Amino acid sequence: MAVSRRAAAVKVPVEPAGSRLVIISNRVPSPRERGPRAGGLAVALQDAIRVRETLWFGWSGETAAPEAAARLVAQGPTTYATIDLAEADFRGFYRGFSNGMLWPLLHARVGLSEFRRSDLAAYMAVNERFAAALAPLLRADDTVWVHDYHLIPLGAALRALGVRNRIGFFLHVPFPPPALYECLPQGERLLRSFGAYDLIGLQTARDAGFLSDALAACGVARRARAFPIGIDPDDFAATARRSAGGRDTRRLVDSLSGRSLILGVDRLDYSKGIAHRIRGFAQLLRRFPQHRNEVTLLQIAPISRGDVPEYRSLRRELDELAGRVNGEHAEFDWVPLRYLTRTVPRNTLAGFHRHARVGLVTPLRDGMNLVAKEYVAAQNPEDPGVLILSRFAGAAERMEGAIVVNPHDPDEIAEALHQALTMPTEERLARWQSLRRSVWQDTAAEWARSFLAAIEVPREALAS
Ligand code: GDG
Repeated sequence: MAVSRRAAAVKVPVEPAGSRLVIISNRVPSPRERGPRAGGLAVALQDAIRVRETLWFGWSGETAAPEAAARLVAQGPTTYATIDLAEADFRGFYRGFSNGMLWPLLHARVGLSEFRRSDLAAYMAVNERFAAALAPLLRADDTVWVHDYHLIPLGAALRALGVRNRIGFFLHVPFPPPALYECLPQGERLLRSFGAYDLIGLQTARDAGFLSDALAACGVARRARAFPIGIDPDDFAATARRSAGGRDTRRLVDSLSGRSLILGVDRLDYSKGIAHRIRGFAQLLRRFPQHRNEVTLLQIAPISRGDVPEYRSLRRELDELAGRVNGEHAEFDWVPLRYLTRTVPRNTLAGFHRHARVGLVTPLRDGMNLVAKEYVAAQNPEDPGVLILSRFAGAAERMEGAIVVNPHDPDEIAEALHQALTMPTEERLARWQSLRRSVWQDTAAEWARSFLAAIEVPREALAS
C-alpha cells in the first residue's frame, strides 16, 4: 500500500537505538520564539526535530558576563541549552567575523567584507567556549550536528577536548570559488578545522565541489556532499489554504482592486537582491506600460542584523529607491510598490503567497532560499502562479519550472515579469507541476533524514 505523503514527511529519522541528536546553532530560539519564526535555519529545524530526543545548544541571545555552565530548559522531546556571551566576544564573533567578514565572503561580496585579527580571535574563542560548555552535556552515543558559518571550528574545538562522537557539519550558505576564498586572511586555518567532521554537507553540488576542492588544496582528506534543504510542504500548503480565506488576505485582496500581485519576501539583506528586484520592477513599468495600474509589487523585508553598518546603509538605499520608484510611477489612485520592513506572521504570509500571481525571488547569491519553495507549496493547484527565480539561488539547481533570471540585469527581470503576467494557463500549470514535484521531494524532513542516515553508519563506513 502506498504510504501517504504526510506520513512519509514525519517519518522518524534512521538512528541507532537510543541515540540522541545534538544540534548546535549560533542562535537557539528564546522561549517566546519557540515555534515558527523568521529565519530559514530555525524553520527547517523545527520540521526536522519534532520526532527525536534532541539537545539544541547555542547562544541565548543575551550579552552578559558569561557563566561556565549552560542553562537547560526542556520542552517536549527537546532540551534547549544556552549560554550568554560577553559583549566584546559578541561583537567580535557575531557582528565582526561572522557577519562582517564570513557572510559577505561566502556570498561572493568580498568588497563588503571587513577583516580584523581581533574579530577572528573572538570567533575562535567563542567556538572554544561553546565546546567547553557543550562537552560535559554529551553522552557517548549522541550524534552531534553543527550548523552554519558561525561555528566552523566547533568540531575541532570539541575534538581537542577529547569528544569522540560522530560530528557532522552543515553549511547553510554558499561556498565561493578559490579565487574569492583566498581573500580570507588565515583562511587555511578555518579549512583545516573541517578535518574534525565525519560528514560535511552543503546545499548544492556546486558549493560542495568548491569546498571539497579547497579542502583538498590544503591537505584535508574530506569531501563535502550536497543535501538540499527544504520545507514541510504539506504543512505550508494547508496553512496557505486556511489563511487565503482569512482576514489579512481578504484585506490585501480588497485593497488590490483586481490588480495582479507580485510578491517578494526576504530578510532585509544585501544578498537577497532587493534593490535589483525593485529596479527590475520599475523597468517593467517603463518597458511594458500595459501593466501600469494593473500590478502591485508587495515587498516584505523584515529588518535583520540592524546593528551591522552594512545593513543600516542597505536600509537607507532601499528607503530611497522605494520612494523614488513610487514617486516616478504612481498615479493618484495607484501605488505600484508596497514596501514593509516589519515581520509578517507566517500564516498571513502563506495566504499572501497563495494569492500572488508572481513569486519574485531574485537573490544575488543564496545557499538555498526557502521562500521559493514556500511560494510553490502555497499555490492553488487549479490556478497556480509563476515563480521567477535567480540562477544564483541554490534552489535553482533543482527547481525546473521556474523562470530563471540573472538578477543583475533589470531588463531580464522586467521581461520575466512580463512573461509571467501574460503566461497562458496551460504553461502555468505545467511549470507548477514540475516545481511541485521538486518541493515535495526535497523536504526539510528528507534533508534531515538523509544527512543523519549518511552519518549514522558504522564507523568504518564513514567517508574520510
Ligand atoms: C539561510 C540561507 C537557506 C521571511 N520574512 C518573514 C518570514 N520569513 C521566513 C521565510 C523563510 C525564512 O524566513 C527565510 O529563509 P531563506 O531560506 O529564504 O533565507 P535565510 O534566512 O537567509 O536562510 C538560505 C536557509 O538558511 C536554510 O538553510 O535556504 O539560503 O541564507 O522561511 O518565510 N517569516 C515570517 N515573517 C516574515 O516577515 N513569519
